[in-house]
Amino acid sequence: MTEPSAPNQAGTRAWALAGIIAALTALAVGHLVAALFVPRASPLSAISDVVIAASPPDATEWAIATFGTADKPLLQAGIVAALLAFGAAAGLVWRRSPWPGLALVALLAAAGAAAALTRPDLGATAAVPSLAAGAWAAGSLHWWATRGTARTATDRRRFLIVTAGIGAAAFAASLAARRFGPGSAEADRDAFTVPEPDLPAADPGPGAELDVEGLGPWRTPNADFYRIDTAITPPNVEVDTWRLLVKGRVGTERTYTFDDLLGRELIERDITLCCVSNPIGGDLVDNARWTGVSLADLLAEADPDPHADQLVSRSSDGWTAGTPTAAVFDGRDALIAVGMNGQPLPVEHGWPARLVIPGLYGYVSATKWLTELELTTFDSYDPYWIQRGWGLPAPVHTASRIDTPHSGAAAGTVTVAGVAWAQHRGISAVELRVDDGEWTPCDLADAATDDTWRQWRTDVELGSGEHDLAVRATDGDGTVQTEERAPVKPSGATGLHNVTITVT
Ligand SMILES: Nc1nc2c(c(=O)[nH]1)N[C@H]1C(S)=C(S)[C@@H](COP(=O)(O)O)O[C@H]1N2
Ligand SMILES: [Mo]
Repeated sequence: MTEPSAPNQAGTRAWALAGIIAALTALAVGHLVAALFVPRASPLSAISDVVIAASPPDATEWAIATFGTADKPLLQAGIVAALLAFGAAAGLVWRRSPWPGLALVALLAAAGAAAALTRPDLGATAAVPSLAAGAWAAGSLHWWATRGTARTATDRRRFLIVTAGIGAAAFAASLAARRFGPGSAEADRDAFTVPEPDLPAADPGPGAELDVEGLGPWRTPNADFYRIDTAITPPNVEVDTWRLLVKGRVGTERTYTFDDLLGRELIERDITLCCVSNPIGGDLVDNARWTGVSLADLLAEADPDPHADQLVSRSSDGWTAGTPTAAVFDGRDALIAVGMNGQPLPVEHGWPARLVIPGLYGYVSATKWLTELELTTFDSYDPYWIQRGWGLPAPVHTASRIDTPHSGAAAGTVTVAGVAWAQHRGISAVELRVDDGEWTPCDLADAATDDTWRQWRTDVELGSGEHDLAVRATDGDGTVQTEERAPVKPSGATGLHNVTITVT
């Protein structure tokens, strides 16, 4: 007896593969549709955003602590793997009977659409990419069921190759659309040149950077600058329609366009930024030259209520930070930045505008894709990370790090070097301890302000064998970095950076 309906002629392996390929191409199609209309609504971005938003804080912290900035790619890889598994399941279900298979695909598409609809700033069109992806997956499995499986193995192979090829093309097109398409933040950014500042940064001169192998540059290139945020796909902010609203406890609400910002006095400053999640010895800290306008001057135009002790800043994707108003108005160089190291602010670092406030961890001060500044009180509102149990206020702890040498250094005179930071208090001394020896002073590179990290170095005599190196800094107020160990949560890690190296 021959099987009357075609579907079961292909084996389970082929059906699972067809399901996986349908899911993969559907993701690419969703990515393309999103790139053309609403980038952050691609099924993968939307689902990732929801997973991040719904993750228990402990899980997020564990992920950042374990994977650092690789946490996002790993999360996305996990979600892709899960979606492909669903795809395989849809294929296997469809093999037995199309309707339940179709229902499974529809359920997945609906989940993606629902995820995108929960994003604060996307609107109803956010559902479209996931629905398009679902339609594609259903269509391709239907094609496979009715045509692909009915013929020879060669036909089946051709089906798989053609579908996978379409998926790859859609993915490539989506990348191109994001980069060059209408309303692309990258295209806006390319068209912008950071104007010459009215108030250039005080240049610390060549003495700011020590020439030691293994020590990074004093000013971090944009491409190497650490990135931490909750956005899987950076918000695509159109500069022409971008507005910055100042509201809350103010005499007059105010709105600024990007051109309004550029028409103000432009200030350039070297400021080191760091993340509260940076473990001792970690690299979630970098230094850049920012160009922007004075946050305090801009806020003053709205006539803020002196009792508003918290400045809540909001980004286009709904993330919030709360900064002590006192810090904004105490004379420090708090900036609304549009330029980073002479380049337009990179999209991942907040294009078209972000906050940079020296001396505070990023989660209370460094809002990227800035759209709103609200004068309020600490009593009346808890921003994003405060809702998740992190501390306030958040001045950066004095910290120091050993960057070189590593194990394998040759015995004899060995150069030990690294960086130290205590933004807005400055660094006045760095000391090194070798094994059980005394703390001995290191040479400090030049600094023009207290808002940047300082490189340090010293030469020590090391015989072959294992050695323990420890570093500690003293801030500009004369306070020595504490040896007491604290975890990153809730207010930033403390303790000394120790390394054990083997000298040969
Ligand atoms: N919109 C937005 N801004 C944000 C964040 C975020 O998640 N969303 N993260 C903050 C945190 S925790 C840090 S440490 C800094 C990091 O800035 P960078 O990515 O430019 O290094 O951005 C801050 N600004
Ligand atoms: Mo952070």
